[in-house]
Amino acid sequence: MSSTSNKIAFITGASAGIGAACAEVFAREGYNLLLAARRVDRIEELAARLHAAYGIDTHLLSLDVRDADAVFSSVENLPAAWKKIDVLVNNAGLSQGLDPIHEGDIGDWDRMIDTNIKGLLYVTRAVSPGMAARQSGHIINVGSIAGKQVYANGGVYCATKFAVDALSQGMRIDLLDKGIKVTAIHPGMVETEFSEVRFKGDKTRAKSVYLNLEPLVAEDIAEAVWFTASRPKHVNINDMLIMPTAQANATTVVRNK
Ligand code: NDP
Ligand code: 8X3
Repeated sequence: MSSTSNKIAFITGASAGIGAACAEVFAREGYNLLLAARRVDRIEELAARLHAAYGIDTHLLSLDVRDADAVFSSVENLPAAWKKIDVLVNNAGLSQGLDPIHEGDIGDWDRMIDTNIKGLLYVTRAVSPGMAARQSGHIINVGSIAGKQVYANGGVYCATKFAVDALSQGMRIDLLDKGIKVTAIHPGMVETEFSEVRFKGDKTRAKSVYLNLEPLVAEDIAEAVWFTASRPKHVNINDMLIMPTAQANATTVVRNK
């Protein structure tokens, strides 16, 4: 490996938005990167750019986090040099639809629950035993303001992010004597592909979410993730809620006229 730090960060959902921005920041800080996503062409492009810019090494995983077998075999079959994962950023996630509960699409519910809850659990279950054996590691889960407050028509997405909050608290207890830090990062509105994915490619509707206000950008969250990852050994940031200045809570924003 060419990086000087020899530390490894495993970032899920690295092909876009917050995950890609985290990859950039960890690369800047000299980490070698395990990058996972379904869109491999995107992580290939990112890996080449980060190698050229920062001289770090990458190992790419074409991975759907909903596929438990694929998650476990990908981690089990990592080359020896990539097995010692220092930081896991459980970022892969999505929202699908914005519908009242009596009209919700069951396929949407399954995709959100399978990705945001079960996928995060599979990756954590695959990676955490190695960290526990080494008595060292940091798991950073990307939750949401939607994991703190429920909003209309978003009940199922919010439930998945409440689950991320609960799982983060549970992991922190279970992994306390294993030398593993657990952090939950809860962003408010971040302009990424998130809303386009939620509205299934409807770019106009996605854009309207951020109309006349200044949302966060993915880099804002990546810098916060890095802040938590770079604290001294005796310091753990349990929980961080980060909003655009124009957003007070899940449902209250101020827009310029
Ligand atoms: P993007 O849509 O820009 O990125 C989502 C990432 O997740 C992509 O890299 C995508 O990769 C990956 N992903 C989705 N489903 C899967 C899957 N089944 N297997 C593997 N990877 C998957 O959105 P964001 O960057 O905004 O979202 C990142 C995280 O931040 C999510 O957990 C989201 O819930 C959370 N969040 C986002 C907020 C926002 O306002 N944007 C606010 C609060 C939280 P690919 O499609 O290539 O597999
Ligand atoms: C994404 C932010 O407010 O759309 O988690 O749920 S929100």
